Amino acid sequence: MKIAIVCYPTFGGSGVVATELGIALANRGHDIHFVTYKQPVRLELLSERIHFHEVHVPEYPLFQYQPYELALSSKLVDTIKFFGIEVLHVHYAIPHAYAGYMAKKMLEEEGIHIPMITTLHGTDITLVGKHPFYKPAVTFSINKSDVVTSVSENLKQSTLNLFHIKKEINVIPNFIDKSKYNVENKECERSLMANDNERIVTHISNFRKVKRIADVIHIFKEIQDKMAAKLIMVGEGPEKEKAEILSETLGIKDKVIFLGNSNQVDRILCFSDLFLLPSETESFGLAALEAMMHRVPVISSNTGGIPEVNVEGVTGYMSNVGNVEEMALNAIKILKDDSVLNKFKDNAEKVAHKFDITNVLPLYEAVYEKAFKTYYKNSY
Ligand code: GMT
Repeated sequence: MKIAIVCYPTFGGSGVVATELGIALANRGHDIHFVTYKQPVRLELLSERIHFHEVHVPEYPLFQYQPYELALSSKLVDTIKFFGIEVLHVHYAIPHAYAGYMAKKMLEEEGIHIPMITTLHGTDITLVGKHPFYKPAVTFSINKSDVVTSVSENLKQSTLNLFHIKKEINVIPNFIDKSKYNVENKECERSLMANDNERIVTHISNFRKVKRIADVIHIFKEIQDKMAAKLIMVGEGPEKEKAEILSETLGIKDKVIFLGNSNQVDRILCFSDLFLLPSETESFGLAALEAMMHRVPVISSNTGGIPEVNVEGVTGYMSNVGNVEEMALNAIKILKDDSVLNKFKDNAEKVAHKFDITNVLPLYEAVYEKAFKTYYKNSY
């Protein structure tokens, strides 16, 4: 099948999911066309079945805001026509579903009917999308999608609670491709980051407010009071500088390593002992799942879709948002004893297996097939 995928090309979870999905679909023989403003960070173009079409937005001084939606919908029209695309899959409702719908309408004028699948990822609903300035357009574009999917049951319920949705929402969880990482028997380079006697605690995110970065630092402060440990902070974002200052104020600056954005997340997780995700909300928590796949237990908050991923007392522990003391106590419980830590590591890997791409990809393929049969009419 010829599939166009629209996503954000950055380090955010939705872009990562869209990219990994496209790569996996190409490996299954589909032709994948990514349409976005920059080459997605996890995309390697070394496949004849993967194509990347860059959306250019010409700057014009009259515009205070350059019209990306307009450029994207025009690019979609051209790409869909030129390559005979059969299914359009947009990740993240804003503004992708809106631009996708406009492209659909323009194509209809030329007798081309293509189904649009919209995947809701989280902040497009729970943070940004529900803002009154966006809500009518988001509601409209979800209702106008031919198929809507959400990455967790919790996000589905939030969408139904926050918007007047007339469409069915199919839950297709996020996934990981275990075959890409040779986790077994892998030499992890612990010595790059810590001494032999130190536990390695990791946090990976876009360092936005919703991630509660200060909680990460406070939890780690308690941990390192009880045992030798290092904290590795991976990512970039508005809260990073405050976190750097906080770690200095708390006197733990030399134990906290800020790595910035990284394409080597698998190498970092390979030598991590614990992952911290104390977010305010999280529709799924892809970073936690990636950690679990690398045998890293998770200490997290219990909000949003996280309980669908992190299993209480099995793959880690969950606490109410902001309950830093409890999170720290649970972290210490896991880290202080090798046998306990190893049990949690085994469990994390086992549960993560449920989300392996081999189980999730067929769900997307089924959605494409159904949408294609129901809505596709071609007049190229
Ligand atoms: O906040 C982020 O982590 C980025 C954001 C995105 O859309 O790129 O992540 C959302 O989508 C991810 C992939 O589906 C989910 O795993 C994250 O939980 C979700 N983030 C939030 O809901 C805050």
